[in-house]
Amino acid sequence: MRPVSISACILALAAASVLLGGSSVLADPVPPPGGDIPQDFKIATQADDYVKREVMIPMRDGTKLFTVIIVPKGASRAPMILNRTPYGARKFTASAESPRRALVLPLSFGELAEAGYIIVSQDVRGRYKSEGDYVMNRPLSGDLNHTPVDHSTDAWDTIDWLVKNVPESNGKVGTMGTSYDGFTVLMSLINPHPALKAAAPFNPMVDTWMGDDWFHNGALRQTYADYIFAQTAEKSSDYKWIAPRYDAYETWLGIGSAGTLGKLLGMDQLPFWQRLTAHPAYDAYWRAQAVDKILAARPLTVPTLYIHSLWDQEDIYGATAAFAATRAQSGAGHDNSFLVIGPWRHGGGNGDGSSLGAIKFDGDTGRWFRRNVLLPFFDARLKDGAAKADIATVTAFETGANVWRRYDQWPQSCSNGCPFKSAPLYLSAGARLSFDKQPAASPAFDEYISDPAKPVTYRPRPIRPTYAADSTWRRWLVDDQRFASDRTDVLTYTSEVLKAPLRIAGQPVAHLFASTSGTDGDWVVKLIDVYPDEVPGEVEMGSYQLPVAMDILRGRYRDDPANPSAIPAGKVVAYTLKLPNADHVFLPGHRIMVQVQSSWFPLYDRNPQTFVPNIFFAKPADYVKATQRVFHKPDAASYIDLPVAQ
Ligand code: PG9
Repeated sequence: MRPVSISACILALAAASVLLGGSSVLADPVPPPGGDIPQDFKIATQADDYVKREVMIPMRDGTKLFTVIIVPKGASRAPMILNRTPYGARKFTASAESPRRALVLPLSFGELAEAGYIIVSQDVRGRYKSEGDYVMNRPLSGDLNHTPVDHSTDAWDTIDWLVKNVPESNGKVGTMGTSYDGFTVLMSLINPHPALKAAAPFNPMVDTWMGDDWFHNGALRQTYADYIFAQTAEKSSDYKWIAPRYDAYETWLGIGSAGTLGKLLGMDQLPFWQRLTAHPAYDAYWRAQAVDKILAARPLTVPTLYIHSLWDQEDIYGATAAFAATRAQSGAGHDNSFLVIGPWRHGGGNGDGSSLGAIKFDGDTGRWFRRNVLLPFFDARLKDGAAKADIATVTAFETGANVWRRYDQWPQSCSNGCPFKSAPLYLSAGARLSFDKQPAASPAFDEYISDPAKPVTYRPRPIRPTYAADSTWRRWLVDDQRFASDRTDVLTYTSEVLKAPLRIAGQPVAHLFASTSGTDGDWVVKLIDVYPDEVPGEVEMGSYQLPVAMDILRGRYRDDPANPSAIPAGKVVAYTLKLPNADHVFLPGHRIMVQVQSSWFPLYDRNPQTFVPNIFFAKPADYVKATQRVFHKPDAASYIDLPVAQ
């Protein structure tokens, strides 16, 4: 709760001192009835540049959703931006104690409020002060949701109420939000309300099996257990997660499997944890919820600006996948899909985008994007009489060169007539990378032992729990990879020093030819930019190994994500792993590096390396060491396809 403003206090003190004739004696020393805390204290709001309303908005099934509306004082015919969140609408609209609307809201919403927008934030059903049942990523009404309500109907009902009940509005609404709130933005696009005129999903959760949040290509992000606990153990996330050890590496190694965690920490009681662990493969449960597939099945009728972060540590899959799904409808009046690709962490486009960890971008890229793309995009569609916005189909920040570029498509590479083409970069004998396919070499492979008892860390230890107050989780995707490159269970390949810039724009794809002595196994591939040994003006960046694109593939899903199969032990098998999108220049003086390993712990659960029906319930005896071999012989030449400028 915001205290009375200082100027109001000074006035009150002055008045009291006049009444008491300047005496310091209290007028009435007897405690007032009810004590010193009044029944109905009214916060002073005269100085505020906004009016805040808290309302319960009825949905079609009678459930009422708690909604906070921030109206700029004196607004008329103002457009509205709606955010729907499981994280607390009250928190969202009380970011700071201030009379200024720009400050009580998160930065990006504050800027929109400054520009005259009415900002609305709503608790999704069942969370915080909203009525109803909470369901994690509540699926659309249908096979996976036997109620008549979902986020699409709730957005519709909310927008309908807003345009009828907020007299300061012009009847035009945009939806905006990040991550889970980006998922609710996408849901507002399904059978949209006619007043919904624009949408901006930032880093939305789209396909949580393929690459957003819960899994990446079937490997479980087990450290998200604390999030599931916070979201679903209690309506207002008041229960505190039990972190048995300071270092999450030790916690998870001690626990063993996700199934054991369920038992040890009571997660078994949580319906969503039960569903998650019961559906390890990409079965109908996950496929039917994939929002890119849902969007692809109907025309996108609302102009949508998808916002993607190149180093998104949570939802690196969703924005570009959803853009691709709806962009495919372009033509015939369906040019409604726009994409922004920024040099950010998850949600970074909402804030200061000058740097990420050790990496600097020559200016505040977050503010640049909001001023030059986001605001004009919304203004053109939501403000009365606003000019048309000149926004490229794709606005992408090219890291390395640190420049914004306008593209008419994404990815930039394709098989025919594109400005970029696929170029295979081979993992070669002698720990080298080369664009030339190597002749028969000896040895024909490199090998390492993958030991589940000593998994490779995903960042240097100690690793704090993901959402601990002192966690640096948000920047782990730009961690210097030197901590891994010398391990004996990591293969490291490096190119010659580059003499000319090498520009890539699109999705690098790793093609591994590899064998394992086990019957299951994970493959992690990292594409890295190695800085020169000395960097003038930035000594700390000397030889820095900057990840450009990294991901993991669970071997059992190599042929079919829906139907896992054992890996034939000792046989060379082809694996394809699509890495996250990159828009990057490897500069002259830099080197390209690729690292390959078989665990990424404790972020991802360990593969027991023995094929079992459900990895989450693997027994201690299933976890075995395996010998992993990566081949570089002519008929089994491992490589990474890079989308290179022609
Ligand atoms: N990416 C978000 C999330 C984290 C964990 C689980 C589910 C969602 C979010 O920031 O909303």
